Amino acid sequence: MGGILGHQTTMVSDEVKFFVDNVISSKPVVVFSKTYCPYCTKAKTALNHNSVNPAKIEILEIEKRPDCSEIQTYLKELTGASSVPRVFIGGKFIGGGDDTERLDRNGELKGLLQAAGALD
Ligand SMILES: N[C@@H](CCC(=O)N[C@@H](CS)C(=O)NCC(=O)O)C(=O)O
Repeated sequence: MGGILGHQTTMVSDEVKFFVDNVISSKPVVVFSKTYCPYCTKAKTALNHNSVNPAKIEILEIEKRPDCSEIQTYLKELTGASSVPRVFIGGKFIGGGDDTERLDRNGELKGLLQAAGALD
């Protein structure tokens, strides 16, 4: 951890870790998003193209939550980046907005969604 010469660290509480871990495993598709983020719209559009069952997807718009930055810090720990969107399919991180769009264009997204049971 930082100390006076180190970089700023946001501590992530066990509650936030538990919350995020839980959400990721709660639905076949989970998107950490911000309402105004165009990359999040890209990801949502790509998922829509593939007719994801609405009951099988959880979209969290995190910008108004008091624990927003803590969630993003933990997402960075899990995925390597704190930007939104962070898209998980079948509990596995598949990428951000550009990645999700690319997987849609090359046809891979459908298979991932199918394997995760998100289309039933
Ligand atoms: N290439 C990334 C770009 C994502 C991005 O730049 N997201 C912005 C919001 S539109 C972001 O997370 N900014 C930092 C923040 O909101 O904490 C992707 O496709 O997901």
